[in-house]
Amino acid sequence: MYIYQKSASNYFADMTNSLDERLVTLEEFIIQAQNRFPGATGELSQLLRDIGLASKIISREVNKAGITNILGNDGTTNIHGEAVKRLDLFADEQLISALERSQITCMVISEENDGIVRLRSQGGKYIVYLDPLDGSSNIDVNVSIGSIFSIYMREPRYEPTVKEEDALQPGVRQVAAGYVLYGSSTTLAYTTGLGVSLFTLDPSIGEYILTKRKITIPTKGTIYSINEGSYNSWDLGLKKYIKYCQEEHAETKRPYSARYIGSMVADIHRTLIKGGIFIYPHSKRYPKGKLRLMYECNPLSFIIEQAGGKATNGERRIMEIEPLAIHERTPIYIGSPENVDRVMEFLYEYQEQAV
Ligand code: P6P
Repeated sequence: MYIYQKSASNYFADMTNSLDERLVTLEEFIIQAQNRFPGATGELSQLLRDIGLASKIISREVNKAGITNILGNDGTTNIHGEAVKRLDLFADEQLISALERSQITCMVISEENDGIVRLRSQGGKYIVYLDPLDGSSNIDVNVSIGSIFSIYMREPRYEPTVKEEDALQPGVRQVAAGYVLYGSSTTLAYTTGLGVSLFTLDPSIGEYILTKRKITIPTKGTIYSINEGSYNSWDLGLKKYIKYCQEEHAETKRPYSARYIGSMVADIHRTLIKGGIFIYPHSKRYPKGKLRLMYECNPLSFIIEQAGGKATNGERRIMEIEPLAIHERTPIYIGSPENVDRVMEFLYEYQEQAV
């Protein structure tokens, strides 16, 4: 990563300047990025293309789900006791089979599988975490849902069989991460640690087209995003912060706006574009928070940090948390740097025993 970082500035400046204004597809963009690193093997590029392909297939099914009767529960529950929707399983299968084909991934950890999924390519050098279809409770009501991915190098590299412990790496060790948002259009955002690029799927040609290079989050926003139904179980500092958001602010002469979609990918994408803050705190129901560290919070924190934002669990940077379990949960405060700093000030000022 150091080599990448050392050349990050001229690499991105070079790319930004050299790409002409014709349509740039995801495949072209990935190859052009890879070609700037003579040492690159092309494997990470292939992995990103695999995920892009699988997401196109998922997008097609999501966009016609009501017609093909793929909606509704399949009668099982995932490790968290949540009802699994058939589209979840379809997305999980598509992503895992795409990763199997390229044989550079040795293991997948997914929200839809209780344990690790060892792939046939045990020599593969990447480990991939997936939330195949985040926000699935919104599938039946036509609200945006998303896929989230987080990519690590396997450590140790040369053991014959990969183990669950090999996947317990802090978010700062991600080599790439991103999401696909199945909304009014299908949008893919990813980072390899050199900024965030945004692509929109053109279904008429089946290609993701580059729509934003090196996207940056507003340093401060006027939107706060939290499920206020759990207000009574919040820490005092969080209650005071939300009341602060609801006051008239000097710079805008009005309170902040509340927006909460209930699909983390959609709420984070809006935060990336418009600024503000998304919060899922710990509570009586979720003493460690509801959202999963490894396949929701770490990848989305990587994206937001690469765009200039911040992400914390209320005490420390999300991406510095040393994971103890592949499905562990964490509270998360994520978004524009000034908004995250401000909520931390309230939490610190009114800190009390955890709920
Ligand atoms: P709540 C969706 O089920 C999810 O995992 C995230 O996408 C979303 O941000 C959160 O849970 C919503 O949880 O408790 O507000 O319904």
